[in-house]
Amino acid sequence: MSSGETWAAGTDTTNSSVTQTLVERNLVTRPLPSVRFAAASASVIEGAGKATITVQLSATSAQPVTMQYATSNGTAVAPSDYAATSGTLMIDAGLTSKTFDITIVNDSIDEADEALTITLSAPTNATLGTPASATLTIVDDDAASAPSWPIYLPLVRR
Ligand SMILES: [Ca+2]
Ligand SMILES: [Ca+2]
Repeated sequence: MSSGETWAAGTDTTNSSVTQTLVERNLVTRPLPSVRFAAASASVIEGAGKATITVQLSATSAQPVTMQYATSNGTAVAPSDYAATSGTLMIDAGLTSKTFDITIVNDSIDEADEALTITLSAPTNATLGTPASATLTIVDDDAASAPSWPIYLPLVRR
């Protein structure tokens, strides 16, 4: 007894109609997948050039899924810390994730780590999942220009 014969018993007797039945069941019973960020928070080194953000779909869809994405200022401010980014993202039918990039601005100023918010909205062929917004922290990579501990700095840097 194969597994295929087991579940098909009493419904269909040929492979083609079994396949058709599966497709029909999926269209009728499967709820819309939801879109969300892979993580509610992420970080990127200031000198990395860009941050790659991953959007996930909770399940594959038979139709392409689209959504809007946009950045907004937090303690990190565009355009001095990052490039304001927005647009439409499409996840092709059958796939469950897609990425987009946010350009990060490098400088040589020693400063605190700064964060911005990324938001998903207006999905089509999907619902909005959680998290629909995420925090991206830009981690400063510059040393203090006038260290108050000149003797120990070389040790710290090693
Ligand atoms: Ca830097
Ligand atoms: Ca910096």
